[in-house]
Amino acid sequence: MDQLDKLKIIFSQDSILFDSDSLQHYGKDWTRVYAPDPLAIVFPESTAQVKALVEFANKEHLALVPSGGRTGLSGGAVASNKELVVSFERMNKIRAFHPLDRSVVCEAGVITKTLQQFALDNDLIYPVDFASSGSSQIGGNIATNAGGIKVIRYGLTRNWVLGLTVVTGKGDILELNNGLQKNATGYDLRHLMIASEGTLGFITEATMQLAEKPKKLSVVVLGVTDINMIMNVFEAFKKTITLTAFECFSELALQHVLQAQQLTRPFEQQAPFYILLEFENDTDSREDQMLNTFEICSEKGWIIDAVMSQSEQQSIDLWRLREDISESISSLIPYKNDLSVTVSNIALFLDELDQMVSKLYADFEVIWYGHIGDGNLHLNILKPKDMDIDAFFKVCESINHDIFSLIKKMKGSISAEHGVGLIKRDYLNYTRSEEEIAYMKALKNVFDPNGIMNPGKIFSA
Ligand code: 2HG
Ligand code: ZN
Repeated sequence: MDQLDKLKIIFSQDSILFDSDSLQHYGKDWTRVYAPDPLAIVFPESTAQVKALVEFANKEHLALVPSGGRTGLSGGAVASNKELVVSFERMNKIRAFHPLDRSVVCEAGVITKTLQQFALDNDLIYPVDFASSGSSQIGGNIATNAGGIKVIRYGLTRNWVLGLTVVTGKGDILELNNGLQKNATGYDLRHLMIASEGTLGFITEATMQLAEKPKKLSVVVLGVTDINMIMNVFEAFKKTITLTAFECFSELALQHVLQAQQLTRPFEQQAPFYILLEFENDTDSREDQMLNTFEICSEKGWIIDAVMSQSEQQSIDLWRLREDISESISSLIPYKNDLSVTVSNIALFLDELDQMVSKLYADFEVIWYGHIGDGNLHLNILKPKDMDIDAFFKVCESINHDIFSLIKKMKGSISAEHGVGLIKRDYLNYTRSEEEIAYMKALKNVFDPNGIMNPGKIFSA
C-alpha cells in the first residue's frame, strides 16, 4: 500500500484531493516562483484529526506543508517536493466570543476579514489589516506574524494572540496561554510558535484579542519633494497627532496603480514620493493640529501638495493608491525585498539605499513603497520585458549581497514582515547570528525531531 492509499484510510474521500488542478492550486503561495508538486491535499476538520495526521506523517516520514490563504510572499506555503499539503480551509469557525475579555476563539482557517467583520459587529475592531485580508487566514497570519498597514498604532499579529492550540511535530497537542492577559510561568511557547512558519507545529486554534473602535479616522495623501524629506514629515506629524498609519510610495508605484486599477491621481501635481497617513480625527483640535503641521511642512519645502479624505468612500479610494500597488505590479514579475531598520535609522538607510540602488539597479525599473513609519520598505525590482526570468533573478540575487550587507551594518532585517520561507532562507545570516541560528535549529529538533513540519522553510532541511 502506498502513502496515498494509507491516507485514504484516515481521511474520507471528500477530504483528500490529488487531481492536478488542486495540486497546482494548493501547492503554491503568491510567490509563483516554485513549481508546485505536492503529493496530495488533506482537509482536516479538528485538532484531533491534525494530531492523527502528524502521527501518521512521523511513521511514514512524510513531509507536511501547512496551507492557509496562501497569500504569503516568501514561499512559506509552497509544496514542491511531494509533500502533503494540510489545508485549514474547513477549520473556519469562530468558536467563542468573550466580551469581558474582548477575545475571540477562532479555528486556524478563519479568514482575516471574517474576524474583522465579527469584531465590527460587536462594536470592536481586530486591528491587524493588509490588502490580502479577504483571503489570508488567522493561522497563517500567526505563523508568519503578519504586519500590514496599522502596525504603527497596533503592532504586529503577535500583539493580538492571547492563546494558541498547536499540534507539534511530535504529535502533541499544546494549549498555550489559554487566553490569559497575565501569565508569568516561564517560557512563553506561544511566542515561539508565532512566526515559526509551521516548522515547529501547526496552529489549529487561536484566541485573538480585539480592540476598541476609534471614533473617526481620516486619510491624508501628501506629495513629498524628495525621498530624504519623508522622515522629516514623519517626525513632524508623529509629534502632533495620533497616527494609525504612515505609508509611502514613489511616483512610479503610483503610475502603476493608477493604470492597473483605473484610479485617479490624488492631486494634479506630481511628486517623486507620496506619503499616506491616517490619523484619529475625533475632535476639531486634532484636525487643526494636522493642518498646522501640514503648513509647517509646506513652509519648510518638504511637501508640495496634499488631500484629506472628506468621506468614508474617499478614504477607501485614497487607501487603494497604496494598498493596490503590490497587486498592480504582480504581473510584471517583481523581485521583492522586504527590508527594515529601526525608525531612527530609516533616514540614513533610505539615503544609502537610494545611492546603492541607482548604481546597482541602474538598468531596471525600481518601485519603492512600504510602511515607512515602522522602518519597513518594500523595494520591488521589475523584470525588463525582454529579459529571461532566470537571468533576471540571478542578477537580482547577485545584488542582494550589497543590499543585505547594508542591512547587516545597520542591524536591520532582510525580511521585515513577509517571513523567510524558501525565498530568504539563504540570507538569514545577514540578520541572525550563527549562534542564534544554531539555537533555532536546536529548537526545531525538539519540536520536530523527524523534520516533517514544513521542511526547508526558514533554513534548509
Ligand atoms: C504591502 O505592504 C504588502 O503591500 C506587499 O506587504 C508588499 O508586494 C510587496 O512587496
Ligand atoms: Zn507590507
